[in-house]
Amino acid sequence: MRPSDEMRRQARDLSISVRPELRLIERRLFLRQTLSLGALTLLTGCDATAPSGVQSILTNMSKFNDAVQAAIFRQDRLAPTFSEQDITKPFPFNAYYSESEAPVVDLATYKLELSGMIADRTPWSVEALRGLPQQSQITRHCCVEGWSAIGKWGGVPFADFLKRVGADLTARYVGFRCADNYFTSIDMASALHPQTILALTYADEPLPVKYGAPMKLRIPTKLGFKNPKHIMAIFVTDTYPGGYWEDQGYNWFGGM
Ligand SMILES: Nc1nc2c(c(=O)[nH]1)N[C@H]1C(S)=C(S)[C@@H](COP(=O)(O)O)O[C@H]1N2
Ligand SMILES: [Mo]
Repeated sequence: MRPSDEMRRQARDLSISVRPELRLIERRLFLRQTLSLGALTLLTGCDATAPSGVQSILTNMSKFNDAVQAAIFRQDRLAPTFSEQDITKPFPFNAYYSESEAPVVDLATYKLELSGMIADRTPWSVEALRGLPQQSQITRHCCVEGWSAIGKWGGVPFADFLKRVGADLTARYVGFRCADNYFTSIDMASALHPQTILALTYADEPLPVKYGAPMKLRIPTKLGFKNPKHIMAIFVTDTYPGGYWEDQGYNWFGGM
């Protein structure tokens, strides 16, 4: 697979690579266009000539990028919102597998598990979550694979939920485990952003399987891979939890 100019541009803008098989090409581009290997060695104090050295430089840069994104993140800066006629139809499906393999979660027995730095870890049924005040949004979802789409999601503002269950709001991370073994994590500041919602609906209907039933995190200030679908468990922690794509080199903060 060869990267299009658009993909290259996006990867550079986002300081991340688009697909594992493109990563080497992106690395070479990135290194050639920004700094010489010598300059990188000076900057980071490690040997840029060995492939592992290059990897650790990029890892360090990605961590630096995380710190910069966290520092400039503002809770009062809202992601753009759109109107009903802007909605992309059909809204794309994406996962690390095909649509027919999306996990089907039994709503009758489903309970959202809570763990870590949370005072009340009582599990939540979907019905109970639907009983909380809901909020809807029409926002743009951007995937690092080179597409974006506008959709409408509704659900429980995540800040309200975290406060209700007595999560430690001074903790660093909120982590998510999903029915398909996908996992990801976000910083607490982004978790508390007013547009971050535990989405229970898509287009005013219960969230369909393909878009993450019974619930997904809709976080329009972050890239698609930071929006976990089929959430089974949420935990609050000070220990870096990583993520499915993040552990393979995608920039962890994943802001946009
Ligand atoms: N559980 C789970 N969540 C996931 C993924 C996944 O593979 N599994 N893929 C992520 C990526 S990369 C994208 S772009 C979006 C796609 O969401 P959609 O199918 O609603 O468009 O889900 C994100 N959340
Ligand atoms: Mo994505």
